[in-house]
Amino acid sequence: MPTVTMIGGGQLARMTHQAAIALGSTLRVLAAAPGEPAAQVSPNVVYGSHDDIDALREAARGSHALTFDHEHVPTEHLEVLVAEGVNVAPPPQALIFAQDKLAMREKLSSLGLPVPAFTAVDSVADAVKFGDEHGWPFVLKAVRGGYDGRGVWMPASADEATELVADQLAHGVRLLAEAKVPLKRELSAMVARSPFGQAATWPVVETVQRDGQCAVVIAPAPDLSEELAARAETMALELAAGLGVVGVMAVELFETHDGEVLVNELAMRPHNSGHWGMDGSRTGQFEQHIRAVLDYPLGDTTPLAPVTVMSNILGAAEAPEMSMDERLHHLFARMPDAKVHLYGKGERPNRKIGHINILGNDVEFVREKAERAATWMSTGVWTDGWDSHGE
Ligand code: AIR
Repeated sequence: MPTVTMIGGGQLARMTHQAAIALGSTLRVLAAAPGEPAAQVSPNVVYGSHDDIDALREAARGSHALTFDHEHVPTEHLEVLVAEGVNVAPPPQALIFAQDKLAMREKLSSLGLPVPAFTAVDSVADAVKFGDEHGWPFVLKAVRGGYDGRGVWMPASADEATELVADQLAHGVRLLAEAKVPLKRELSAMVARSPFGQAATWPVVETVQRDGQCAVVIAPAPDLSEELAARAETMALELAAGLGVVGVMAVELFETHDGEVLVNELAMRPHNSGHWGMDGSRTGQFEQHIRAVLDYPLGDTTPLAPVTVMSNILGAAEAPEMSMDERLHHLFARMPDAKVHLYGKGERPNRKIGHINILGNDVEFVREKAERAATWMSTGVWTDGWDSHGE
């Protein structure tokens, strides 16, 4: 049975490993340290850095496909691996559009897909001109490297932009500017595509962001018109085929007040907006990713309930005194239906350390329950005042 190599040892690799077990495959991970979430559970770990070609070569040796838990592997290295016969999935010529936000914007607009107004920022003057033309604040982004709100700023004035841009450019960070879209909400359209060319979407979901990162996902997105849902899914399918994606891809979208969807970002790996499907879909994203990179036929993505809500467990500002284990006891005592996924990570403020899925029928009910459960696991506090030790 095949071995898949995943570069990066975070929670996405850990959950991919979990799916690989059921399929009889082995997930080998390239991790930086034994404490990383996937290194804790995989018996097949290569230690090294994702930007060291020799470490990448060693991790790839004998594996059937090489894939990613994050977006930070230099494509130059991947080109070398491809030339040496490694099956890199997604291939570097697709992955570049998930790594380089400027290349992605240019490609999408050349394909006629809806994106916010944007420009490359090579100088303070470029940024100030963009803000004057498209309004303040605008969104300033690092072209590469940022995720979960890192590498994104919103300068509200020419002075602020001048300071930010001068500082970032001096540190060698390439920048782009995007118009701030007045949005109704954020959505995500996830798709998987195999080298054979088979592709499958999941229902479009709503992603609720807090402090620049995903906090809650509602599947399917409530009150999304069939027409807009179909448009978003079609866009994801066309992009996956057009870019030659192999594996899963998340198309992060903005829904505007006038019923349009604009592409925000692409991620060519399992994504937080797909975690609901581990319990809420016949085939979750981690299994689907393995199937896709190994060119197996893809799985059925039918939802298993009218509504699934995923709520992230984030590290609290101060880790609670009660241990994680005890919090879990209390959660299970109160909510036998909560599906908990813990990543084995240290509890740093706002860090994604786990998530909870709740399935049900009513969006408000299910969402409140999922958020209450996740907040309990983060902070050791029940938002409805429940006392776990009460009579
Ligand atoms: N990740 C990668 N891009 C976005 C996310 N959320 C996942 C990957 C990565 C891990 O987050 O699994 O390895 C890093 O998490 P942290 O909390 O250590 O920064």
